[in-house]
Amino acid sequence: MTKALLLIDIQNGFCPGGNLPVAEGDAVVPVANRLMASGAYDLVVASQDWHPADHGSFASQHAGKKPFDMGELSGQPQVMWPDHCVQGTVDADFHPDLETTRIDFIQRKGENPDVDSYSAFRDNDKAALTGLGDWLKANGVTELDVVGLATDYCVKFSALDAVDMLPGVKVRLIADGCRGIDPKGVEEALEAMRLAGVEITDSDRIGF
Ligand code: VGL
Ligand code: ZN
Repeated sequence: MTKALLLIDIQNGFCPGGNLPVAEGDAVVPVANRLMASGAYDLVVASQDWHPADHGSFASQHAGKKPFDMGELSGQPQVMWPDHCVQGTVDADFHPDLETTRIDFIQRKGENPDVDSYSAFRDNDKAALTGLGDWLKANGVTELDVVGLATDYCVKFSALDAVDMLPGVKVRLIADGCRGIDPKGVEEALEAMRLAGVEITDSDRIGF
């Protein structure tokens, strides 16, 4: 049995004061730190949304579009986001209180300007893999707990891909270690994950 903790996009950009802030996004930091310090995990992996300045998911790249409008990217429907998590900027850094010294592997994503990558495992069109799945397989991971931002986007698609791409791995979402963008989207995301076989739990229920 090899247990891994996956921290999704716990970056300044998704916390209050960031460019795409999630309400109470910073509240996931103490939960993530407590889980990492618990000794329950053999491995800790973290994803980082890591966009070029001209990423096609940014409203700024589309004439007449405002943030949160719907648009298109490479012929697919795409939410137009505010510019966020641009490579090398403070917005893309991990939250300063996250205990990053405990992270064994960092997976960056969203570098291709022509496709978005909500999942830490592969682009939204499912064409290019990031390498995280292979890393977890190579390390013999059998149980994966997921926390981070945002529940209704990157957390959801990462957890669904974990179930899909890591057959036999038990995937759990620790809900109090996650925050989302849209409350309705969060409810739908939790239901979609549950239906796919992700166990939805809380840190206190599992003893942390
Ligand atoms: C995310 C929207 C755009 C996320 C990333 O981390 O959930 N959401 N890029
Ligand atoms: Zn992004």
